[in-house]
Amino acid sequence: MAAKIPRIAIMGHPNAGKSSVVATLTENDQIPIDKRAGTTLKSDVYPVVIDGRAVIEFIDTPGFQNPNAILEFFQAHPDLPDLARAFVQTHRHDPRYVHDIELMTPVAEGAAVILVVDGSKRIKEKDRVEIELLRLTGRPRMAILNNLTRQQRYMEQWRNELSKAFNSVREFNAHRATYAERMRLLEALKNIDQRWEPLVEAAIDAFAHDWERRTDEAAETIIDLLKRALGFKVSRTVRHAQVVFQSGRDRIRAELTAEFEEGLRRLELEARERIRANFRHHVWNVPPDSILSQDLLSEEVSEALGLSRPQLAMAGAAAGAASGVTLDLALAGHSLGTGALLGAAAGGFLGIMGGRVLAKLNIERAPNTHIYTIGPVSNPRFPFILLDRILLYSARAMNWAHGRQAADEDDPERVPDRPIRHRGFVESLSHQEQRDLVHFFNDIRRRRESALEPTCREIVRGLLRGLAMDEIDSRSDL
Ligand SMILES: Nc1nc2c(ncn2[C@@H]2O[C@H](COP(=O)(O)OP(=O)(O)OP(=O)(O)O)[C@@H](O)[C@H]2O)c(=O)[nH]1
Ligand SMILES: [Mg+2]
Repeated sequence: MAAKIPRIAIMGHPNAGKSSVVATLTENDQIPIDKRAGTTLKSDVYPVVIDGRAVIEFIDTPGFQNPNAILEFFQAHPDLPDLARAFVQTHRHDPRYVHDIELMTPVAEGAAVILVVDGSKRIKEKDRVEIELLRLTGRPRMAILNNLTRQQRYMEQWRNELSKAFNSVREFNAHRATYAERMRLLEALKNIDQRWEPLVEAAIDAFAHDWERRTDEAAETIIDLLKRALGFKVSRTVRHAQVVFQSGRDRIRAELTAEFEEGLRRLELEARERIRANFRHHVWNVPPDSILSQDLLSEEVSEALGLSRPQLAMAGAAAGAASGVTLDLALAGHSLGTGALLGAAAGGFLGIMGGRVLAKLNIERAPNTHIYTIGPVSNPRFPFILLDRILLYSARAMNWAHGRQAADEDDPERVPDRPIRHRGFVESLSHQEQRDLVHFFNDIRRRRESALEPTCREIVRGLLRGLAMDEIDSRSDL
């Protein structure tokens, strides 16, 4: 026999957001969710599988249609020890009860219950019937208030009503819940029945362990991205005859520049795909107005993310002094005039970011051929911008609720996110951490193994852990 694991039926009105709750709790964005009531017609089991083993199961059920009939049966048989089971056994073959049997079967088979209510609506008689019949099942039970709109005025009434019949009543928003909130919900679930405690505890441990593993994997992806992007170069060997004239040289430089920039963009995209898969997203997309949708090498991105000039200058100077080398780093307040920038570009530089060139063009001349090389990135701002952007993407991937898939984001009544702050993450690191990163970046650019790689991996891990333990991070909506 398979080991016993917690089974929880998610119940409630049609359209209360039951499937959305299941999707968010199981990180499954393939569960059918729709704004029309009656989307779920069968009770389906959704296990959470970790390391090939189901650790907890949630059952998505159809909404109550006829709760009065169930309650009447329960009230007519007060002496029966297991009302849910008796109801299902009695009416199993009665076509009038097909729907009720479908939704009560998981409870009859012993599942605990999470009742989902839309806390933004007034409490009706039908709600009271559902609350009472679930109380009478005697199953471990919890109620969650899933606020579908901004409306808050009924929440207190709901709390009072629900706490009469449920061992725990919690707010849980299926569209906004982060990992931390999911874990808090599971913690509360643990306490609704003593018999459940060890089972739910084991599931929580498995979740936490898996999340830690995924966070480490994301950190690895990020370090890998930095190494690949900062070591990236493109080269082309051309015959001397092709570059006799300025026009030929310009053409080659333009093609190579495009190839170099494309390569950087592609590396970022590959890292994103790995992070997206790591956090199990299939249908989630970055909105077009997000800073995540802008071109990586654009001025907007460069301005919104990375270190400020003084921070960069300080971190760079300190790193330079410590390693005893003179580095090509931005000086505070230093910026080139437009004329100088154009001159620099014509003189063999390309791409300007934050007042500095992105990478240098090198031309090696042999008797009949020239080798044109662009890269690696020499711009000191770029690595911090790249790091900030992939952290921002990770924040979104980690905190984006899987139940939000079919959401109408333009609905004026939708529960709002917290206000947006236009800042990245690397600015809030300590001076020492920023310095370590500068060292690491310089090592990679010089194609050296970096002794600071483990330190920097820890810095990235720390940032990722912080993101996951926060409320949904407002910066992820940049
Ligand atoms: N704004 C907001 N909308 C939500 C939330 N949860 C669910 N919804 C929306 O409510 C609608 C119904 O969600 P479902 O999860 O399909 O509801 P259900 O209870 O499974 O519905 P049936 O299967 O039809 O009984 C969908 O349009 C969801 O996007 C939430 O937390 N906030
Ligand atoms: Mg449903």
